[in-house]
Amino acid sequence: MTTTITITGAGGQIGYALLFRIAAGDMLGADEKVRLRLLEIPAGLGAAEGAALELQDGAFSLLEHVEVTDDPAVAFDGADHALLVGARPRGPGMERGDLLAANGGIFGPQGAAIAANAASGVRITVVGNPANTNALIAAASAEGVPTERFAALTRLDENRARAQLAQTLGVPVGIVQRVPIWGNHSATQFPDVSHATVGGEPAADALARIVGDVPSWVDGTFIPRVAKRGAEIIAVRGSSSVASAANAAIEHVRDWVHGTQDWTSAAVVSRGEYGVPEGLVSSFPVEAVDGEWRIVEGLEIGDDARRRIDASVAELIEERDAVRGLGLV
Ligand code: NAX
Repeated sequence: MTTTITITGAGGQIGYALLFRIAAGDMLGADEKVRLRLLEIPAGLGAAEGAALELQDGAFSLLEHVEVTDDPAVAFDGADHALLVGARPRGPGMERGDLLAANGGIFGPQGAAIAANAASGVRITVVGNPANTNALIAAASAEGVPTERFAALTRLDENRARAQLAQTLGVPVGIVQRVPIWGNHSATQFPDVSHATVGGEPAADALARIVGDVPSWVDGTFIPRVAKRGAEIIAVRGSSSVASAANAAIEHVRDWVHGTQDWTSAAVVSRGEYGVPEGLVSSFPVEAVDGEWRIVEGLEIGDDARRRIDASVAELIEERDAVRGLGLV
């Protein structure tokens, strides 16, 4: 069987970092043949076509076909997975309302094109920012596609959080688990170490031995470092996160399809879990079971965590109200 994957913004930076890894089988597995459909705007078609030529030259045995188009109906035709990467960045002098409206003009029509053309089991991962609210808009425009098939990427934030914790504890990142991201993929996000485990044991004691006062390390060092990591990458590298973002998107889809070993993070449509208003696309600790994201329920939420989750959710509510005001949801 061949899986059809649509990548929007495929001529951009993250697109370029994604395509070759998908073709190599990193996302769906070494046995799964893939068909790629690359969607771009006219200005990006050349870059996407160039990437398609290079995909050909990669001679990937799993890659059956590549199509480049600027027509969403063609791009989403038969899509089993849609990675919505292309988005409108904030330009000079652009207010938040302008940004949301510009992205509404992208994600609304793409949601409708997914509903009209994609495979019945399509799963949609939104990467382009503002990712949570873009996912909300796309889901609202995709009549007939269950909202639980939409998710926005917060895996990069989680990977950053796990990596920071591993570095602080001096342990391999692979044994650090349960560091979920709550809320919005933005500076208000809440990376939560309170449930973290290291090699299956609670991380709290090890952390206290190393940093002493854990709450002040979390507030003063850990959370700001994770939340501002994107800016740090830009400052050091001179350009935004690309390969790490593509890697996170690949891990997100792989886990969604093949299941998780332990919790991870994804922004999914709330049904009221943890007091997050129903219908918002918010990041939660999740597991993937039978091809579905399931929010990990019943976790104890301390006062500080509650305050931080509420602050990020308040931002999501503002974004939702703004796009509601524009008639986008
Ligand atoms: P680039 O500007 O390199 O690429 C974006 C591409 O999207 C361009 O080629 C552009 O022509 C295309 N595009 C624009 N509108 C389109 C439309 N309507 N249909 C199809 N294609 C369209 O940006 P890149 O570095 O690849 O980043 C892409 C998006 O990912 C940005 O919105 C960025 O903010 C977001 N990110 C999200 C992350 C996350 O964790 N959720 C992390 C990384 C990244 O910041």
